[in-house]
Amino acid sequence: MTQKISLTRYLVEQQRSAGHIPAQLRLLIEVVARACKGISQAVSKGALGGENSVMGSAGSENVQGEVQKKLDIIANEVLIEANEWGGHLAAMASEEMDDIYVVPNRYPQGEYLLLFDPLDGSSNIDINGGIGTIFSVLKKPEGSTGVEQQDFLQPGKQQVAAGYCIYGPQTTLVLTVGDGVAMFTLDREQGSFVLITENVQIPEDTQEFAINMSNMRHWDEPIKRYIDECLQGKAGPRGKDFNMRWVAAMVADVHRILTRGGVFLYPWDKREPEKPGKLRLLYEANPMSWLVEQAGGAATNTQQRILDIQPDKLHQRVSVVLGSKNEVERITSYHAGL
Ligand code: AFP
Repeated sequence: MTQKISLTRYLVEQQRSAGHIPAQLRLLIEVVARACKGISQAVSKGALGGENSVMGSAGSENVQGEVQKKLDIIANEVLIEANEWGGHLAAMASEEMDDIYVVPNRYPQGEYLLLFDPLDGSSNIDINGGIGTIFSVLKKPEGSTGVEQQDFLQPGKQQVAAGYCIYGPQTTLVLTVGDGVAMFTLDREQGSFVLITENVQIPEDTQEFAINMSNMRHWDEPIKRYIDECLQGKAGPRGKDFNMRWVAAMVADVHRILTRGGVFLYPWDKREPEKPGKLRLLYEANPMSWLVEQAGGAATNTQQRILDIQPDKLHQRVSVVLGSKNEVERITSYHAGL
């Protein structure tokens, strides 16, 4: 029987062989994984809690102006409480919090910054659809005493770790520290994440696209052209038929792309022209883009590589096209008028 390799053993062996994972970063990743186990438990209870059910709205709005679900807040609190005392972090930033959360003085401060969307795909909670936690890790800039919001405004290529945990039929943690992408499924009997695959590779070509088609009338011309050509199928300029998926949870759409290829698009559209897109750069697009690139895919905002974007606001949004390399390059070329 092949030996099960736990997340802990994987990280220790990565540190031993590649020196990629300093002890404090290893601790950070294991603490985040443990928090995701707790979130998975909370998610799996659904409406079982009766009047304490985790389903439904919390009756509040987040900085994005979106109605918060109870689980959004629960997941946020689980991540804060799991990480604040360990001494590995200086501060945290979350989709659910207006400003950064600086580690309280009663705890030692570390050199890492943790960013997260604690529960991505909240609109799927009440329908038992795919949801997940997305996280990104940066290092606090050298020489900065204390920590402030400005320290988080680093391009995605500065990340030292990134990943997500998807709460689906399996609870699976997907991680990169810059040496490829590995996947770990939660073995509930052992209570630990077990390595299921590493060196994930996204096929360079695909016949599957993911976009919210209801926004078609609002898209820019290059996106309309790309999707229209896909829809023309074999008889059209692409010479092949395409399939479409849209889970409305980036974590689930990206997991499918890492698993079997595809291209995901959430482009700028005319509904709110002042916004570059719907998805947030720092804790959604950056971690997902690094994972996709580490698996041989590509990720752009249709003009430039997402990981090169210099952020100027903590919750800034971005247009996202990511996945199978040749499709992303085609879509980007259409935006260049080619
Ligand atoms: P929620 O967390 O508010 O459900 O948003 C999820 C998300 O940010 C991303 O995960 C999805 O890909 C995208 O929004 C879905 O957006 P639409 O509901 O407009 O399709």
